[in-house]
Amino acid sequence: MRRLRFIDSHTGGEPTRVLLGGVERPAQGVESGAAELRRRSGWLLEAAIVEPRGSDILVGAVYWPPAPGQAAGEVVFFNNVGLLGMCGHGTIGLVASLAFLGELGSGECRLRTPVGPVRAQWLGDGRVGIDNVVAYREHKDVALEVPGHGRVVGDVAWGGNWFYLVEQPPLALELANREALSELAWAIRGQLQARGIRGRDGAEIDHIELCSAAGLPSGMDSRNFVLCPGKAYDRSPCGTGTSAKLACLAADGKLQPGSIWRQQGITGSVFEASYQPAGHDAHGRLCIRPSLVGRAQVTAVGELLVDDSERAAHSWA
Ligand code: PYC
Repeated sequence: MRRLRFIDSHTGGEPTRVLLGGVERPAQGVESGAAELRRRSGWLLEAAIVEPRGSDILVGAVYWPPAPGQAAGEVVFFNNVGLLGMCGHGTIGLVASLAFLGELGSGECRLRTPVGPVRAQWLGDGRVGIDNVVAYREHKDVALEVPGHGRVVGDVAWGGNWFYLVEQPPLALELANREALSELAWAIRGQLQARGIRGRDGAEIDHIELCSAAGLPSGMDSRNFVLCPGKAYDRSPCGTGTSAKLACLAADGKLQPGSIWRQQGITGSVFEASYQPAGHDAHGRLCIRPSLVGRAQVTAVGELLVDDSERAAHSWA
C-alpha cells in the first residue's frame, strides 16, 4: 500500500491537490522528465485525483522541494487526462499550501516546471503573486465554422499551455450557460483538430478560452470561460489562460506594460494581471512575462492510500 501525503486548496473555486511525497522525482528534472514521470508514476497521479479519491475538476500537482544546494523546487501539474505545461491557479494553490504548512521561508518561492521557471510570492491572507513563463501569440484571427454555432474567430496563444481564444463568442458568458458553453468549446476544439490547427511545433491546442466584456461589474476588464483538456471548465479565471489573453492584448497594442488587467472567471473570481515586455522570439513574435495575483484557501490535509494492484485500472500512464 502506497501512502501519498496531500494538501488540497481552491483558487477562486478551482481545486488543486498537491502531492507532497510518495512520487519519484524524474532523474533528469521536470523539464525533460515528463515521459519518465508518466511511465513510472502516471497511474499513481491519476489514482490520486480522479474518482473515487477525487473528481474530474481536480487539478493535481506533484511537488519536490529544492534539492540540497538548489534554490528552486520542482512541480508538475496534471489533470484528469494527463500532464499540463504550467498551471496558474495551481501555482497559487501550491504556494498557499506551502505557507499553511510553514514550508515557505521568506515567502518567495522559485519553481521549475516542465515549460520553464516560475517565481511566486506569498503576499499574506491567501494572496499569491506569480511571474509566469513567457507568453506570446502565435496566430491571429483564425476563423472556424463550428457546426450548430456558425463562424467563430480566435487567436492561438501560449501562456504555459496552448489556448484558442475567442472574443465575443455566440453564447453569453453566464454560469447558467456552463453546459452549453462546454459543448461550444468542445466543438471548437474538435474543429481545430479537424482542420489541423495546432500550436508551435505541432502542439495540440487543448484549452479553449471564450472571452467577453459584455455585462461586466465595474472594475473588471473581461470575463472568461475556459474549457480544460479533460472537458472540465476552470472555476477560476485560469492563470495560463489569462497569460495567453495578455499576450494577445499586448500584441494588439491594447494593454500597456505594467497596466492592471482584471480578469474575471465564469464563477466570478478574479485574477489581477499585468505584464512586462520580454523581447521577440526567433519567429518575430512579441513575448511578454505575465504576472498574476490571486487568492487560494486550503481546504484539507491528509494521506491517500493507493494499492499497487490498482495500477492496471489506470490508463493515461
Ligand atoms: O490556472 O493555468 C491555470 C489552469 C490551467 C488549467 C486549469 N487551470
